[in-house]
Amino acid sequence: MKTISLLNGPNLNLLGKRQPEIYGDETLDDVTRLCREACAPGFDITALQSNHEGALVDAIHAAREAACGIVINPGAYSHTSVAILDALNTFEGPVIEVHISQIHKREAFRHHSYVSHRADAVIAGLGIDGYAAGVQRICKLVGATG
Ligand code: DHK
Repeated sequence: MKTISLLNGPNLNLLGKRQPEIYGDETLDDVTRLCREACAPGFDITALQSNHEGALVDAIHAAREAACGIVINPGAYSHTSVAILDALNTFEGPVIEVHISQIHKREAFRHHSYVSHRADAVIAGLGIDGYAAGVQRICKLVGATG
């Protein structure tokens, strides 16, 4: 079984309750379920959400040994965290960056993402369907290379 690491950053534990007009009604459990359903045969998901930058860095380090790809919504750390970028740069498999909202239609400070300097694809504005697209892309990329 190949493992895809699903990582969510700060405030995403409040999905479904937090600004639903921007982030929708679905919960983080719905995201994890959707990602499991999106996996090709032979793939599975390990999911972690943290409000702490260092915990996300640790999870990326763990993924170096344990995961074939990473789907990450770094939340606000997208726009601030060189540490998460540096951690992702130590990971050899595909990295897909997901934003539930269309960050380029929002405040200017959301338009730049450090993580995008490493991400192999960036998905923004598809709601939680963006996570499923990220999982499918990793299955395709990793499946193709064995
Ligand atoms: C989620 C957040 O928490 C914000 O800080 C980002 C992102 C956008 C999202 O759209 O999923 O700016």
